[in-house]
Amino acid sequence: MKLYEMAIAPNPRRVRMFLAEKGLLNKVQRVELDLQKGDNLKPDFVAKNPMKKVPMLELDDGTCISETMAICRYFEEAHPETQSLLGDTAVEKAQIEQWLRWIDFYLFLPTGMSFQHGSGYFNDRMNCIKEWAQDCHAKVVEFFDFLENHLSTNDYICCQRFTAADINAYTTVQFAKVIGVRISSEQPHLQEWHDRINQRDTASV
Ligand SMILES: N[C@@H](CCC(=O)N[C@@H](CS)C(=O)NCC(=O)O)C(=O)O
Repeated sequence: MKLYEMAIAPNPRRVRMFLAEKGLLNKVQRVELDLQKGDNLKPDFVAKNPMKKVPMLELDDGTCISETMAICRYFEEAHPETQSLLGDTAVEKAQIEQWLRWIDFYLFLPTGMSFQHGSGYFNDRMNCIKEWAQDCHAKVVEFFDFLENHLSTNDYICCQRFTAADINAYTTVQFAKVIGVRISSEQPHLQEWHDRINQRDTASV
């Protein structure tokens, strides 16, 4: 099966780390797309993912699965023999889902919006609104503080163990560098958690 990605992009990185944690990274053939050159806009790729985004998983029978967490869900269900990252019990599954959504809506999206609207790279393809970039930047800073507070009493994002919520929070905290948001010296618990996740072999995939 093939995983279409761009190595430096944050969403594909989440999938790679998820697969590496499960020991499944070697099950996929990675296909690198150049998003800057518009490989994702070519008709053969758009036929596989009409949303024109990576990551995208193509199974051997031709079935295509897009969306980072849908791809992760596929591997979680297809390989129950591997370490569970999306929860074992009803409560764990719900808590992880809650955190995944919080991270997406209140950290990943504002980071992406702040970058797209504020960096200047996207001026040629969208209507960039500087004030929106600033508002989103402030929301990211606010969420870092929220995480600092949460991690002052928790070693992991939820369920008292490493889960997909840690993968998504960790990769997104690193992604926030693109808008100049970094863990500050006043966020020691966030830093400690970051370093804990960073030490995992899978953090560098
Ligand atoms: N909701 C999608 C978002 C995917 C996404 O935005 N991918 C970016 C790379 S991180 C992309 O393909 N961007 C290309 C473009 O927007 O042209 C997911 O979770 O997978």
